[in-house]
This record gives sequence, C-alpha cells and structure tokens, in this order.
Amino acid sequence: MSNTSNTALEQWIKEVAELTKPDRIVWCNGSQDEYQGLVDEMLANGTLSKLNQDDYPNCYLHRSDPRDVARVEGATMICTKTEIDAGPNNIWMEPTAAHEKIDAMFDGCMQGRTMYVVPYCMGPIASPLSRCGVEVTDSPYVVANMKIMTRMGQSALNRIEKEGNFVKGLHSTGELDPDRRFIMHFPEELSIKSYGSGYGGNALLGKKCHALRIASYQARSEGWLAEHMLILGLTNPEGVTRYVAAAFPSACGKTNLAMLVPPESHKGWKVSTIGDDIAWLQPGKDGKLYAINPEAGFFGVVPGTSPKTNYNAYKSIEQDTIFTNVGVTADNNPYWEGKESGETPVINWKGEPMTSETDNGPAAHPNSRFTAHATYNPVYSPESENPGGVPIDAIIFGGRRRELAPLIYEAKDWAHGVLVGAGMASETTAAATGQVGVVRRDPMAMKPFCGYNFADYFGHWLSMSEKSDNLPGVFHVNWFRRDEDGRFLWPGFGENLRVLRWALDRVDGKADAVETAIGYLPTAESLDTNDLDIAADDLEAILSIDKNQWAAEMQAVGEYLESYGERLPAALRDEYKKVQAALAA
Ligand code: OXD
Ligand code: MN
Repeated sequence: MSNTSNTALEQWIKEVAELTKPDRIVWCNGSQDEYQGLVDEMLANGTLSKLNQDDYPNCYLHRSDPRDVARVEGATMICTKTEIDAGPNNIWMEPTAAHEKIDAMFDGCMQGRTMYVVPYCMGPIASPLSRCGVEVTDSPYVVANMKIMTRMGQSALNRIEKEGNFVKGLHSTGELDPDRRFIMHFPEELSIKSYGSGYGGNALLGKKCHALRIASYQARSEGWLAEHMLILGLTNPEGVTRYVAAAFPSACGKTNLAMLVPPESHKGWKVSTIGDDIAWLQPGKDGKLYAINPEAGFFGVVPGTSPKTNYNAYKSIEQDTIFTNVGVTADNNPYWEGKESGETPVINWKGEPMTSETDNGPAAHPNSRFTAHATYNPVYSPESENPGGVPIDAIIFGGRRRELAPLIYEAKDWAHGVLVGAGMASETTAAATGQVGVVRRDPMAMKPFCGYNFADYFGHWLSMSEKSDNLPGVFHVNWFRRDEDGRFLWPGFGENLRVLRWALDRVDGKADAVETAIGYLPTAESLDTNDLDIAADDLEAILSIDKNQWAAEMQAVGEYLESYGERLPAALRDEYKKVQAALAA
C-alpha cells in the first residue's frame, strides 16, 4: 500500500530507506496523539524528562550531547554546481562529492532505529506564499519539535499531493560525533542532508535550512525575499495596526522585540507578534510588500527571559514547551540565568549537581532553547494565519554594537537601504559555535543563512524596487550602545516602542529628522522621550554620529563589499561611495 499519491515522494522515501536501513518507517500525521506517543517514548528512554507538571504542565526537558548545543557554521555547506554561485559567504562543496561524502555516513545509520517521514508546510496551509517540505529523520525529538514549529502532518501532505513539489530534507543524529557532522544544502536540487547533530538549527530542517537557505535561493528566482526577520504589528490608541519586519543576528533580541510590552507611558498602544525569526516577503498587487511567518512556533533563547524582560515569552513557555539544556530547581522547575523567579538551581544543563547559583554554573547553557507554540503568546496575532500575509511599512536592520551605530537612522531610499543592510555588523553570540563577542559583518543578519552568493543577493534586494512601487521605509537601529564602563546608554525593551513609532512616523512623513551622511537621524524633539528616564548626554550620544568613526566604518564596509569581486552590483558600489563622499565633505 502506498503512503502517498505523490510518486516522487514515495520513490524518494524508498531510496532513503534503502540507504539508511531503518527498522521501521512511520509516516507522521501531525496529530496530538502522535505527539504524546513520541513524548511518552522519549520519557521512557530518557531523551526527555518531565518537569514539574503542576507549575509547567506538559513541559519537558531535553539534555543534548554537551558537544551539540548550537549551529555549526563551519560544517554548514552550500553545494551548488559552481563555487561562485555559493559565494565567498558560504562554505562550498561540489554536489556529487558532497552527496558521496554524506551518503557514506547515512549508509545503514538508521539500523535499529525508526525512520520518521515528516511532511510540513512553512506558512499557513492555505497561503500561496507558503512552501512545503518533507523531513526524514531518525530523531523523535526532531519530530516533536517540528510538530510545534511547523504545520506538520496530514494537512501538509495533502498540500504536497495537490501541488506536487516539496523540499527534500534527510536528517540523522548519527553518532553525534562533531567530526562527523555536516549540514549540506543543495539549492539547485531543493534538498538538504544533515548528519550528526540534533540541535534545532542543524536538525529542524524546516527552519534555517529550508525557510532561509533553500528558500532564499528559491525566492531569488521567483522574485520574493526569504529573510531572518521578525514580524510585528503595532497598534496605536486609535486602533490602527501597522506592520514592521526587523532583521537582527541570532540571539540579539528578535523574540523580545516581536513580543514587546509597551511601557507605562504608552497606554493604549499594543504590539502583536506575527513571527520572531523568519519572514517571507512578496510584492502584492498594490505594490506593497506582504509578509508571512513560515513558522508556527518559537525556538527561542531561554536565558534572560523573565517577566520583566519578556513577559509574553515567559507566559508562552509555561505550558506545552520543550526546554533544551536548561537547569532544574529542587521543585523540578526549569531554571535559567535571568529567570528572576527567586528560585535556586540544583542541577545544571549537563545534569550535574549545583549547590548554589554559581557553583558548577551556568545552570542553563547560554544557547539553551525553548520550543513553544506561537499561539500561547499572549500577544499572538491571528494575522499570522492570514494567507495573504501582512503589509510591511518598515524594515529595520539592527546589530549588537557597543560603539558607532546610533539608536536609529533612516536610509535615504531603497538602494541606500540595501547598503545599510549589506553593511550590517554585529558582535557574535552563543547561537553558533565559536568565539562570542567579536564584531563580524552580517549583512541583513543573513551571513549564516543565505543559500547563494551574497553579491547576487544584494542585487536581488536592489531589484525589488523594480517589482514593487510602494516599498517599506528602511531603518537601522542599535539597542546596544554602551559607554566606556560598559553601561548601556538606552534602556531598551519596552522603550524600543518609541523608536518603532519614530520609524512609522517617518514613513508617514510626520517626524522630523536631521540629514547626515549615513542617513536621517531623529531630531531630539521628534523622538518621544516623555517620561523616559535617560540622561541628556546619553540621549545626545545615541542620536549623533562620529564622522571619523563612520569614515573608518565605511572604509571597512567598502572593503568587505569589494571582497565579492566583480559580481558586486555596481549600484551598491555607488551607494557606499556616495556615503564616503558625504562623510568626507
Ligand atoms: C536561531 C538562530 O535559532 O538564529 O534562530 O540561531
Ligand atoms: Mn534566528
């Protein structure tokens, strides 16, 4: 009996099973019973443990292999036929050699294991902007996470059977040996092969692998954008909602911004969340860009989440959540640094005893994660299910920069906005293995996620102005400016609402600005600072630019962009030269 009317899918599953030799094959239907069955099986074999079910109903803890806690950029590859198509921003491998190398690892790797076939849809099932995939995996933890993070199971399979196409993703946790770990992408074949890791970004193939790397490649040929962006709705006291998409590198506060709680001073304002990590944007008939969130859940960084920093995330993870690599209290509650619950951890993320907050800490790995349903977010926006997406009025780029970048500035036009995105840089975080806190170039926050040559990607961004005549305003923000003593100059969190308001007022032509060489900055009066506790000097520092520092920055941006060689769009070169000339004037 066949499991699907899609013969390509049936045939591929047969081939994969012949290669990996599982004991059993299970086609996942996405039901709650199926999820519970997987959870029970993982509880029985120790992959999951129950957390305090009174305080955290249906919440579970997973401890990963301590060597498998983050994305591995050094083992993530883009396997296009020619190296130049992958670009210097990616690690490239020739596709035939890549298949050969990774297939040798997959050979027989599922013996004694169950192979799960997981059809999923990225985006609302009924949306023409959505795309489907099938992940084959031997990890029940991955299946359970995919159930939360995507529209998974029968409804996705139905769409695949109707549409006929899907992205193929093959995954095995293998032996979890860091030396035998590869995340390979074959954009020209619309396929992914991931071996040797169970970590979300490496193993939940719908997320970074499909919705960003493969989708960015598809988006280029189809005329849309697949971006590392949150999407939020901002409703004013009159009840009018506008939508903003914002790109920040991993672990730089996208989830916090997407769920922002307006400060006391902003009664009547409301933020609602469409997505916290990925946006797919497409020009609509009215010339505006419309965005969907391809995901259905949050795979968020746990440490630092408290009722004060992110009340809505805190609430989202009180039930039906999978915690990965957090600590545990004596009451068997999940514990993490910055929870601010007054609890004390007794076991750290590796399962080792702790006698105090600091002994044998940290309790939670800095990149410990929650997997939670989007709908539990108290400010979940039902517009997340709108098949047409939501119209985007402003695109915001941002990084973690202790110096240089002001609180906010506006690009002068779309082409300049592309330069602002392409010139982004940020301090690295624990979301990827490697050194934390070093500034690196991260164009559009897509450095780890663009499935093709950045030079072509910049060209694609530039070309959106030919496809859409009502593009969003483009802005750059920095919540992370500090003084010499390391003190943050801007309070951040809910107060960031003031900055979003300025951006939307600019789009509406309602806010004043000072023109500078790098773009438009708020005048001191145009940014609402009523009831804000900030020193005048600090405000001045974050609302101004240092021309010398910026001249050095633009030199570095220029050198970075020129490293893409002759593929770099001439229009982008013109843009950085224009800024350089303005700085020199
Ligand atoms: C993520 C990441 O998990 O960017 O979203 O690493
Ligand atoms: Mn991300």
